[in-house]
Amino acid sequence: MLHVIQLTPPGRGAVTTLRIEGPGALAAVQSHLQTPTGRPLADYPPQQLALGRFGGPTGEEVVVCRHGDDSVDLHCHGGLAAAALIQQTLIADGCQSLAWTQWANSPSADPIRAAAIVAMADARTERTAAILLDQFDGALRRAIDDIHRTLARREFLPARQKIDALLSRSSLGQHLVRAWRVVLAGRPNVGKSSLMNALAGHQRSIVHHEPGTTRDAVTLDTAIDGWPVQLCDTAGLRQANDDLESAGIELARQRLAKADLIVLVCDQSVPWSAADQTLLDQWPGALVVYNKCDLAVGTAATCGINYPPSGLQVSALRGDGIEPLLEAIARRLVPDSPPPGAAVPFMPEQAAEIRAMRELSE
Ligand SMILES: Nc1nc2c(ncn2[C@@H]2O[C@H](COP(=O)(O)OP(=O)(O)O)[C@@H](O)[C@H]2O)c(=O)[nH]1
Ligand SMILES: [Mg+2]
Repeated sequence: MLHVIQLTPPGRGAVTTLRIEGPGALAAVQSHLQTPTGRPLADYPPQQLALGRFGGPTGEEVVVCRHGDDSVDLHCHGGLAAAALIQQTLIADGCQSLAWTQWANSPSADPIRAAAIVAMADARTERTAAILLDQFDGALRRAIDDIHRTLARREFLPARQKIDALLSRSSLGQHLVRAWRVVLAGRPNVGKSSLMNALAGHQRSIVHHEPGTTRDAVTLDTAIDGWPVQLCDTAGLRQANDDLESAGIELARQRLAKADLIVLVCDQSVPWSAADQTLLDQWPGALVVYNKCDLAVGTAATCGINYPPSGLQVSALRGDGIEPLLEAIARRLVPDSPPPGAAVPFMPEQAAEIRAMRELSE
């Protein structure tokens, strides 16, 4: 079957690339192509670029490259119209349109390689794209094959070690495309919204000196140390005075339940209180941050039995401590960043397959 596949995102770049693949691909393109010298495409050596017009002398300007007789790339203008016109012409000739994700998942492709290329299109940072590129280049496939061989030799302990090393990276792998959720929580007025703005580098949330201003959860997509992160500001956690505020607090609790990391923001200019302690008891794993370090330190703790935990000192207002906070967030999310070329399972099915191998090794 002859297929036309659009390899570039529709209308996003200056150039659109169409792949025509299957028996008769070269002839299908040739029948619509006019080169300046009239030289047929078949006379060009493979991989050499040819200029031409698609659809006669006044047709769409294209650059064509044949990989072989059954695979031709056609580069045209990046707008939607040129690619649509060329595809419609080829489809009228009997060519079938194929989504690029389906093309990448062709039965002959290694499923890991196919999944990596699809995921790479959704990677939002160079760092995550580089990890996916390593998996496309075979890092995960080689690691899995190696474990199969180790199991076949009945070397169960080394197999388990290799499996556990892979599984320790699966949480990172699930967050190469899907952002980590980092939620800023804390009592009202401690500076959560200000800190969110400072972390994101610009004003976004409503900042107000009245406690209880942030009525809903505001999210912001960013990258921290090359990892995709969705920062989430929340309504201050306390007894609400009105329905709108309590709706905001309910939304905050829902966000908190789904968080990968909670940053517990406290105000270091007021004493550590029973309310702060309650929040910390609720999320013992939270990253504790003392905001307003530009102000004098609050005096003795009012909650009596507990001392305030250690935490990072920041000033959302002045920008002090923001860099170390970003570093601490990145370290909490990804304590061991994988070295270049490391195998990383990046799909839930891959992690499930590896877990199944672990059962075999027991
Ligand atoms: N001095 C000082 N004031 C701050 C700092 N961060 C926030 N504030 C002030 O504290 C008040 C509450 O801040 P906001 O971000 O709305 O707190 P939220 O209720 O926790 O979201 C505002 O008046 C801010 O300007 C800081 O680092 N230093
Ligand atoms: Mg707020």
